[in-house]
Amino acid sequence: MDQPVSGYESLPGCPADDLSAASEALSRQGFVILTDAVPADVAADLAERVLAAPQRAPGVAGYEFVVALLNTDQRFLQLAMHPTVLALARQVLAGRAEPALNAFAWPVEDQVRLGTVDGLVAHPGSAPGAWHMDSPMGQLSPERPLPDFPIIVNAIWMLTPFREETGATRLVPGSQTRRTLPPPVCDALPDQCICSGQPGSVLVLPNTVWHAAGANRSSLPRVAVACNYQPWWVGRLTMDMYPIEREVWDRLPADAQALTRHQLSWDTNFRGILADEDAGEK
Ligand SMILES: O=C(O)CCC(=O)C(=O)O
Repeated sequence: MDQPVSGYESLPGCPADDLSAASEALSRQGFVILTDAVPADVAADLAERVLAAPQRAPGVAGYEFVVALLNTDQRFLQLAMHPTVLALARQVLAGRAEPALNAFAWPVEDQVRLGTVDGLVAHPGSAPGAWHMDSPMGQLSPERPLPDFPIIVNAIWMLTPFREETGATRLVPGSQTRRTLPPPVCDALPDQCICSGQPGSVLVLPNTVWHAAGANRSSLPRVAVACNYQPWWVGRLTMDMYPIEREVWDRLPADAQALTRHQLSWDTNFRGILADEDAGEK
């Protein structure tokens, strides 16, 4: 695999079935793009299901979060439970997922948990997203050095073509060592790269990496699904993480139940600015 290129270039990918190459690339670069992680026809089908899912929350102009996808359709589990992505999440969170030697034994199947599984839709004409690090980095004091270890791993699944003109995710290689928040802007940063990829690819990035959605200048929606993973000691980071419903959870396979059991105790009263298309709200 090549070194990542800087400027406005695309980043190299790594075959999704080669865990050791993916693991090496993630350690070296701070993130990795896995290619062909699900077949193109599966990606196309899931993209349609994201676009049809009812619960949405607005982002920047022309951008929507389609929240709590597992409550709508359990087919999204094949993304959230992808073996290479799960293995990489465990690798990144390792050392923070196991209890200390002299601590009580936390069950191994509950050391890494699934947070949100949300759709990310950049509609044609969408504005560029704001540069950020995923929670909780943005909630920590900007006057202190940020932790140098990841607390969240985000897997951004590309379900439609990701290119500069379709609004592909942008990131800054090397930002994971800066221990500062990115500037609060949406515009291009001089050292940004474009995470291009075919439908079925997935970008795996810890929450130490600066990133932002691109602007969609094409005529079709750019559709992604973000799956977040966290160690067992991290709770509900923001109230707009919507929990899995009990009756959905009851029907999940045991390994998916283990990843999501903690969500059953989350308060469901908070609805924020969520709009339910079926209810005709906006
Ligand atoms: O939609 C995108 O390209 C970016 C998504 C993002 O920033 C995130 O999931 O944290």
